[in-house]
Amino acid sequence: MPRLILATSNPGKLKEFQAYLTGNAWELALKPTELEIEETGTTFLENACLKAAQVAKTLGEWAIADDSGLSVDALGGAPGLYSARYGRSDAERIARLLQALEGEENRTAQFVCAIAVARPDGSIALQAEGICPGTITYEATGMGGFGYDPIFYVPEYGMTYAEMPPDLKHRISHRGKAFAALLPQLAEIDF
Ligand code: ITT
Repeated sequence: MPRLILATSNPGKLKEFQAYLTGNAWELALKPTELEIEETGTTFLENACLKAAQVAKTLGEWAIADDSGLSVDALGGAPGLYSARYGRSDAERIARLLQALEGEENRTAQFVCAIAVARPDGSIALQAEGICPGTITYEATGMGGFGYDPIFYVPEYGMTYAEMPPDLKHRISHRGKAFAALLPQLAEIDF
């Protein structure tokens, strides 16, 4: 069974990756923690490709990476690509975002996810993107998920990502949509 390295240091993403990828023809393995990739790209897709390619090439194995973030309309798309760098912890990032939106009535936002799969030589084999529109709440609500989940509300389902059963978030989220596009292609890969 070929190995697929999950190129992430985010435990929340890792859990979701495992949910999407178990039961297929890959043995999943986690990238070594000391292998950190600098995110110098100018788009989510560029950063996902950078992470997958560098981890794959360094280890000489197939790798999958995700670059994602929350773009808030009233903040001109921020924190966007800088979502992970917006604070030192999930709590700090959430507090900063709620503060930045204080007094703002336009709460529309979107979560974006780009995923890339790289071959052992670092070339990109597959890529996919997914977007989920929503709004930013006035306070954190819900206990599930990770990251910005407690303040990202999806009107269609009447709850935040953090209030959703994991199965529902996995199906309708930005990452769920990206994986829905990616998984059929991943199943077709010929080693
Ligand atoms: P890796 O690069 O190691 O995968 P990271 O946390 O640095 O991990 P990103 O650069 O892609 O990942 O930053 C994404 C940020 O957006 C980060 O703060 C995440 O916690 C957050 N995020 C991504 N997907 C999310 C989701 O489904 N729910 C809540 N927050 C999410």
